[in-house]
Amino acid sequence: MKTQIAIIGAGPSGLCLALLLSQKGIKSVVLERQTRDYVEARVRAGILEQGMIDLIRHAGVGGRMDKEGLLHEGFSLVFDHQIKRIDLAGLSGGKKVMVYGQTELTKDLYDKVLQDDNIQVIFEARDVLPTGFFDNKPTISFIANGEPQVLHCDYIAGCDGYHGASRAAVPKDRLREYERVYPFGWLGLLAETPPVHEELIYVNHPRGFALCSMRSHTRSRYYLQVPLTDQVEAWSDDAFWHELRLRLPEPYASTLVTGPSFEKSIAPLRSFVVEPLRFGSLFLVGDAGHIVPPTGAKGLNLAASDVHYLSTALIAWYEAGRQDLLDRYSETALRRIWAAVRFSWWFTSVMHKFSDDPIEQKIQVAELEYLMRSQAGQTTIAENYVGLDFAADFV
Ligand code: RFL
Ligand code: PHB
Repeated sequence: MKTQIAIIGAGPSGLCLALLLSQKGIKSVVLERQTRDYVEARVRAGILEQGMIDLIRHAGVGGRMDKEGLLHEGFSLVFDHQIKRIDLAGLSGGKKVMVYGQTELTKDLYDKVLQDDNIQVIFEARDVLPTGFFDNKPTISFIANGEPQVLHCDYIAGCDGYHGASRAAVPKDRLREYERVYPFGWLGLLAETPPVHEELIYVNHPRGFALCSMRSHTRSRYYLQVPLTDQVEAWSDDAFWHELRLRLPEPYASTLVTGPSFEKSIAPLRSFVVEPLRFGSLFLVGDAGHIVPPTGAKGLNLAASDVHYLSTALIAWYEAGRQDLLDRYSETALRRIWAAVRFSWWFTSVMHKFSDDPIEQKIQVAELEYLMRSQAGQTTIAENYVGLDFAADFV
């Protein structure tokens, strides 16, 4: 088999990249370990920044998102019995974020990708192994339908998430990994209940962090900070709602509408970056190259900037024979990644309970109070939350 771009992983990064390349007639084969149903069912991100929204529209899949997505102009921070609103739009020159679930976005992407003649998706591809990328002979071996296969290509895009085969194929002495693992997780619950508030609420509480989010006007998504040792099976719906109420301030604690959950899971939190993001003809994109704790809602949105840079660079190569953007991909993408890693780490640090030492919460509250008294402090939060601009000189 032969193609121009071999893409490993059919999550949002891989699917978006394939569509943007196809618009310029560039062909790709996408190798996905799971089935379509499995990928679509994973409940993950909920917040899209403007850069991601633009990319989705540009890829030709923005129709349903523009109809059903909810634009948010602010969110609330709760600490020490105070409720403070961050006016995202007012503080960032009119920028907003959109609530549109990653599950819905992934469905929209599949509907388009599977109709596209320039893109072939191979589901349930096993034992995917990229080789030859340092020798200008990029090749991927894998097993499909029980048969060993070999795919030759010009470039490989590793869009296969944190546990994927792409980064694992790079010798350890050719890369550097930076990692911080947090000593707690997020227990998430999805329920067919109206959200407790029309905007998101991030809560710093002596019992631990909580987040009130949503997927629509009738579907809520809530999170609780829990110890990593907790098992999701040990959390009944009643126990979840009870704990959430304890962490919410009034009027939300008494107006919270509860109901049966239809998804519950615990996600660990980590900050992780690999440098560089390019190894010869292999490029790492999205979660394959970096992970952030979900507090800043940045993971999917960082995948968007990677996809923007890599698609721009590959198109410049095929259309004009330009190497320079491919050469600058790693450095340019990493600059925005580190900025988001910093913000996600900071927001996590100031909102979560790390220890039983009471001085910790006092210092967090003092920092949050200081920032909320200061226009500059609020602006810093707003600018980072709505997402930093993509590099203007990457053209
Ligand atoms: P994905 O989505 O992990 O997709 C990778 C794909 O690669 C496949 N794969 C392989 N295929 C072939 N061979 C192999 N060896 C393979 N190994 C893996 C996988 O099956 C999968 O289909 O990575 P991608 O595309 O880079 O997308 C990244 C996003 O999914 C991720 O950053 C976000 O979900 C993170 N995230 C959030 N991001 C936001 O921007 N806003 C949010 O509000 C937000 N909330 C969240 C989140 C992530 C969460 N969890 C569960 C980690 C909330 C949570 C709870
Ligand atoms: C979500 O709705 O899943 C969500 C929202 C905001 C975050 C993280 C997750 O910071």
